[in-house]
Amino acid sequence: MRFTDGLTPAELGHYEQHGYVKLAAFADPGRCRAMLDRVVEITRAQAEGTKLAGGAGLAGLVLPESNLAGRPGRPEELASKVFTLHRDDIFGGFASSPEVTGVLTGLIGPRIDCFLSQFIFKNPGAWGQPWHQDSYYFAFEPARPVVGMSLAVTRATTENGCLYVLPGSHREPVHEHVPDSRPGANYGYVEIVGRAMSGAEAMPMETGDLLVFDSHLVHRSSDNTTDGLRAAMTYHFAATGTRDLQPGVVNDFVTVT
Ligand SMILES: O=C(O)CCC(=O)C(=O)O
Repeated sequence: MRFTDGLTPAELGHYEQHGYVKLAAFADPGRCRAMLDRVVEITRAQAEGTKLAGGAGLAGLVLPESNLAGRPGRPEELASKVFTLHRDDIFGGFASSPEVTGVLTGLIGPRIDCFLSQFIFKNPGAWGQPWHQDSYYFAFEPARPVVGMSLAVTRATTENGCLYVLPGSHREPVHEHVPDSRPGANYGYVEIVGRAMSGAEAMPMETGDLLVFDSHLVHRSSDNTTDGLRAAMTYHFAATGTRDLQPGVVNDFVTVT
């Protein structure tokens, strides 16, 4: 894993100007593999109703990939997202590692909570998530800063469903979002309407690369048209003491530093 001193001035400048920064080779591929193995274990245990040791793995809430409903497959091959993993040892250990908190301290301040985590299974045939801003989902006081991190657990390409971002859109307010109108779209997917998406940039990533992004950054992911898995682990962070005005089942504030 990389240094613990936080973002370099150039990386911070990129984040401030564009709303995101990609940090190459941030995490060891072995750590990514351990995350994938663990979330597969959690997903299977949930399907079987068995208990696991090693943290709060069973807090993981598995959302199915609606588009793949009815197909045969192992639990992880039919999953879309597994929420609320950051109390589990492997996932929480990454969120509270000095390398991660070093990056976040420069963006949020000295006291930081992780409030949301999701493992993304972009299985073959899975659809992308439409254009959205994460802050649409967060009714917080104060509303900002909120920082997202997406760790490439496998290689992400334009063919297997990588992220796309709209550089500079983090300076915009939260746009109107409407429910994703595709029949078979995943639960909770919404879409920004009434804003042109020209200037979008694809974010291909190698295993272990980390994308750090502002919660107002407009982004989406594409469909996985390959026969391999694209997997990512995402986290969201806010200053300790941030109030959730609409507490639900997935936000779980845990102090990481
Ligand atoms: O990684 C993906 O496919 C989409 C993730 C995303 O946009 C999100 O969770 O907000």
